Amino acid sequence: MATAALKKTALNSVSQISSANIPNNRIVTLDEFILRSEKDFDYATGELTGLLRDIGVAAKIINREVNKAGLVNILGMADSGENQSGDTQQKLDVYANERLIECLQNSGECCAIASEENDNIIHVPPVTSKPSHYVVMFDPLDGSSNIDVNMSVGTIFAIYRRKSDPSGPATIDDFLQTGTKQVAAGYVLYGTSTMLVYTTGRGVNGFTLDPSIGEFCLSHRNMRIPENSQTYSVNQGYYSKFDLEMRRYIDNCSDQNYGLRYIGSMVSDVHRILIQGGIFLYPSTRKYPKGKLRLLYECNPLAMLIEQAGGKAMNTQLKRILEVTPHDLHQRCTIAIGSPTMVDELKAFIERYSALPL
Ligand code: AHM
Ligand code: MG
Repeated sequence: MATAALKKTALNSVSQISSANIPNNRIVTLDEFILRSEKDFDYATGELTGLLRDIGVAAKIINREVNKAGLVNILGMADSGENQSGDTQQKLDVYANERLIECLQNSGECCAIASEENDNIIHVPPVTSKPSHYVVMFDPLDGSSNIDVNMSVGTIFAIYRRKSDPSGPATIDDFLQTGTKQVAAGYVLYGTSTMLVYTTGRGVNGFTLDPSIGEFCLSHRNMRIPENSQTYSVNQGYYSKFDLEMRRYIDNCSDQNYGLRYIGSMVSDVHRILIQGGIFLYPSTRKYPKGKLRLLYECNPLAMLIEQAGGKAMNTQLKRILEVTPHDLHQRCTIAIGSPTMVDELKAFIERYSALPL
């Protein structure tokens, strides 16, 4: 057998071992799933397992607050007003940020954190004498403009193994790693039901929160994105501010009678695309010439997840998102992500029309 074919067989057998290890005749909780999958991790020391469990705990706490947001005086602007990027910061953003930081600080598995809501990295003092090897980045509550109107929002997270010496403090370079170096990534969607979807590079699995027992339960095994679809997701209100090639692609979607779905919460839009297929676009606009979304804690984790499910993610310069070199913690980038055939179709439009004079 050729080497490439052998490698493919080996990879397939890894994912088969993982799923064979997970019972399919009874409820499997997130904690059980993480523990049973631990041996598949490259560094099976239990640290990554602990981190994922801590994120699951934070997600449950945030979910509780998001669900009762309409009942308590927690909606609206936080006292702090704006975050470092100049975006309006909502009270629930602050709450979610604090809970995630708290859970990760107490875990002992994470040496530093970066968040959309904090200008700089946050160092986490060691909880035990054991050094911690991971850094975590997150957008605590993505799509916050949806909060006041009772629409779905999400948490996005990415986990990297630190590059710096574990005996010293973490450095910014531990965070400025390309997306290919992510060891785990995922999101929590606070929607009609709450779901946690994650990958450690061995496929994608989804867990739905059962509020009656307070546990995330395995509900979507080995998620695969549809190869193609007829739905696109973009803020078409900015049409006149898009580049020519993007306008031509959108015209084509409309000519082909593709459906347009746009929630305005990337986690929700990408989740729908993961399940039903489609393409999500946030290209450059006049307001955001480099794109609006953040590379490190929005685009990279969702790109890893969608690729693991069989999809593709690139920027509008046609570079694979996971290979974009980061130089700033809060760097923005353009993104096209979703069903592989649709991303390839967009690529062909960009190649064709970006060559034309305006
Ligand atoms: P946020 O992290 O400040 O909430 O911004 C990110 C959100 C994405 O979830 C969503 O896709 C996008 O911003 C919507 O932006 P727009 O209103 O420009 O379409
Ligand atoms: Mg966001």
